[in-house]
Amino acid sequence: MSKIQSVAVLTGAGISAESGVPTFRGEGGLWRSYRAEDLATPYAFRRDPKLVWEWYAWRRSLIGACQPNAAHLALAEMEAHLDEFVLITQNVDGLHQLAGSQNIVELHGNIWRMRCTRDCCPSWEDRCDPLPEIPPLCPSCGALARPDVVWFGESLPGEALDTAFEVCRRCQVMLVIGTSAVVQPAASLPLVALQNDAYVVEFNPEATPISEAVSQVVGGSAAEALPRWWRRWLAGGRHP
Ligand code: BJW
Repeated sequence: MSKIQSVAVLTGAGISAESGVPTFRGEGGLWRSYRAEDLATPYAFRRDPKLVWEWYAWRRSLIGACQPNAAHLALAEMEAHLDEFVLITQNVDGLHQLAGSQNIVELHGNIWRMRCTRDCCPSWEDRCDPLPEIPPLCPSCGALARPDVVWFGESLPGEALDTAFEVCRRCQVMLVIGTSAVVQPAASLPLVALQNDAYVVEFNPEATPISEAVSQVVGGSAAEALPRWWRRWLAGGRHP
């Protein structure tokens, strides 16, 4: 096994594409059919909570039928082999948890959690599909509930963000998988790792704004490319 023990991973929607979860940008992406301004901002939710919840209910139903793919499973296996392994995800689908990953930092929340718009209580897990009522209400105070996800213009959860930057400052290897690397502040994380001399590998079938800067680009789908890369690392004792 390699001497490299400290690995950070940043995942985006592309890692779940082959599980059947739509990405946001590019062909077949959600933002090709829906306007983010109408569905993924606090303003949109205030204007029409029912519309926003109907969209989330549809996505919950779609995601609920999906299973982790070989890329999610490879990351769970990697974690079991390494001393220090942190999986930072922008995804809200919960597929990393289903695959068995443990040390997960969720930057954009989780679609299977809700929270009270009055913040009267901690967020709670809700896996109902279909939802019994739209929009759902807070079980404690009866105010409107909202998905516990991060919309445009909202701050990311402070502790998760601090942890993510810290992990990227000290990792030796960073894997950046299936993200268009355009949404801030997540898109800055690989650059922080590079500034701190980490070896950064991007897995993506398309070029992104960070492709020229990273140490290695691995094309193709994550479900094929990542397990292959990981098997080579295991066999060779060093990162390929
Ligand atoms: C495969 C594959 C396969 C396909 N295998 N790969 C101007 C400049 C800079 C910043 C800003 C700006 N104006 C506003 C901002 C800030 C804004 C931002 O970054 N906007 C940019 C879009 C311009 N950011 C925010 O608002 C964030 N908050 C914040 O910054 O607070 C402070 C602040 C506020 C306001 C102004 C300034 C500062 C919050 C961002 C929240 C993002 N939320 C969403 C929705 C989450 C909830 C939900 O799911 O409903 O998060 S949007 C969406 O994008 C989602 C994703 O997590 C995120 C990133 O997308 P991701 O994962 O990269 O997916 P895609 O689809 O973009 O890419 C998929 C990739 O996979 C592609 O590259 C494919 O090639 C690849 N792929 N198949 C491997 N099989």
